[in-house]
Amino acid sequence: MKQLQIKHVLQCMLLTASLALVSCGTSTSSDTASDSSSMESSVAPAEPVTHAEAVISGTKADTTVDGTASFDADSGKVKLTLNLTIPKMANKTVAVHIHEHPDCGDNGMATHGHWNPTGAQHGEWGSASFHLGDIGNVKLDAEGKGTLEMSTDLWTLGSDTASSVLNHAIIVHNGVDDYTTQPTGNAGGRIGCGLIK
Ligand SMILES: [Cu+2]
Ligand SMILES: [Zn+2]
Repeated sequence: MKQLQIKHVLQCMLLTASLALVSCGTSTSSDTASDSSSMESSVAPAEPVTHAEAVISGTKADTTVDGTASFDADSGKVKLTLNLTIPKMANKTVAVHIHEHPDCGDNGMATHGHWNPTGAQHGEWGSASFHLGDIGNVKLDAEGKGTLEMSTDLWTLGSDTASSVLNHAIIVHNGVDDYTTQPTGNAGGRIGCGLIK
């Protein structure tokens, strides 16, 4: 009986000692945590993204494509300002889409299909069914310059992958989107590409 008591006391002492170690360890790690959090707070906290941009360039050696797609978030909407210069396509209309993958490799083919997080049918923007990447057709003037502006609350610049245009790609085609053919709009080859970031 006495031996048991001694054993119990020893166990308590060991337990106390290990608890002391644990609490010591805890205070050490919380010191470290507060150190790192104070370091984080000395750096600017993560701010919401309000601007993204894609610089669009040609995917084919025989077609010069210059362009920018600027996305600006404001009041719950994202506004796109698209500017294109494609001299070879002067006086023609080109289709522009947001494609799924942020990779302009393989002449734009690595972007895969239209960005379509809602699983919709391809179509004209604002119609009964359209991909979130279905920007549409842009008419180019005699110098091959064209612009398009649109604003929508269906896009964000956030971390919500179901609505954020970030980390996708803009593709410019050498044909016109018929807004009907599935799932591409039969818009032709991919002559321009830019990553949205
Ligand atoms: Cu496309
Ligand atoms: Zn589409």
